[in-house]
Amino acid sequence: MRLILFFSALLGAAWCLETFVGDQVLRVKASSEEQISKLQLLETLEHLQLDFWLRPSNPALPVDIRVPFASLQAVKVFLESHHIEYSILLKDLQVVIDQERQEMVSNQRERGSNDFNYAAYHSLEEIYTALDNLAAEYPSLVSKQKIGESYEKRPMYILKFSTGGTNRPAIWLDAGIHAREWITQATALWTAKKIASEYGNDPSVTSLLNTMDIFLLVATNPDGYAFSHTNNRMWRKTRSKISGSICIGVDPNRNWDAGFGGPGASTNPCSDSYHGPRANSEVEVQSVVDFIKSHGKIKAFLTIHSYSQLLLYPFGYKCTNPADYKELDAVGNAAASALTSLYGTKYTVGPICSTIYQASGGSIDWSYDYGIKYSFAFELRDTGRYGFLLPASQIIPTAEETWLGLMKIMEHVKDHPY
Ligand code: 0X9
Ligand code: ZN
Repeated sequence: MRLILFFSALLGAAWCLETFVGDQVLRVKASSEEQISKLQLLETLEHLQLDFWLRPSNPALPVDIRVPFASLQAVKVFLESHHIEYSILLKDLQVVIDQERQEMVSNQRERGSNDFNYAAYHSLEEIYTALDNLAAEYPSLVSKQKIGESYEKRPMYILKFSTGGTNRPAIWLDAGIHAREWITQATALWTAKKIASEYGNDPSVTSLLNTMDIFLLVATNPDGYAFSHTNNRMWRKTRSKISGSICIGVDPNRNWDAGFGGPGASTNPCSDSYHGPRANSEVEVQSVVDFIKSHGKIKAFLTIHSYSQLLLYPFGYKCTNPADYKELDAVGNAAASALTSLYGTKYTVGPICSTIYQASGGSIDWSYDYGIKYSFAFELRDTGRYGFLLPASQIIPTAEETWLGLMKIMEHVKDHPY
């Protein structure tokens, strides 16, 4: 009885002192390899239900962990007992999520004209309507093509930017393979409008599109994106059913046929980095692979993620440098400088493995090994102030600066045919 009273008093105190009962995001700073190992151990404690926004690997990089209310005490005790430094990045995640939702709702109400608001986050349906409108607005340049269907049978649409010719060499650009990285779908959509509206105006876009096509997949993981709007803002994976497990979904960026199942991917279907039952098990991944293979002349594979402000190139599944290391590093640095020149946003450039962590089954490793030399992954803003919940007010600045980086790479690709 006493014990019950004690706990209910404790709970009451928690309710009074703290207004939240939701998740917190902690920023953890490991200062040694030993502390990294401790954090990797923490990652294996499934009952805590932790969501590592940034995973432990390199003591130079922060580790961001979304911690459910029920695990907060345990995690803090763990960190303190190992003398691992941490601070609170988001005190009450739900407040930030509610704010974002509120902005979307009021934005919806205000929208009187049929002008698309690029400065807001949108549902999948709204994005799909915007794709149709772009194709209708620029009929001689932009067309929509369906490359497949998601697990839940949503169409997967790409935009093709082409000024003619038959099967010209082309650039592939995708976003949103991870559902919750909302800044990426928003940036991709702004980019679509930018490409379309700059053709004939910006000499660099014009000359690019006079020799090459661009393919853009705004929502690579449509089921996950829809789910992140309707059910769980923090959803990352696909929505496929895994036989023998109650957990849903595969990390589509661990599902490509490049070192599949190796280090940096999980065999556990309940993990957010679960690699899936086999390479290309996810129809969303298979659809992109099929498209790239059947096209035959894709010269650059650019994929957009968030967050951390990184520009990455292969490899992730192994820690050796690619044969084109020197060129990729130079192009990557030139792209990052161009990006930074606009608003001062700092980027780190390097191979996935040595820059963040070893991760197998990633898309740009597959594309590079397949023969697409210019394979890059962007990790957009920010560095953790908001993480995946980047305020909508940053969509346009982010898209604008990213555009400069993308254009640097695309110009290089155009000028270095192979
Ligand atoms: O772990 C990932 O898949 C990426 N980071 S994220 O926080 N967006 O999940 C890193 C992606 C590196 N790129 C590829 N392996 N393609
Ligand atoms: Zn991602």
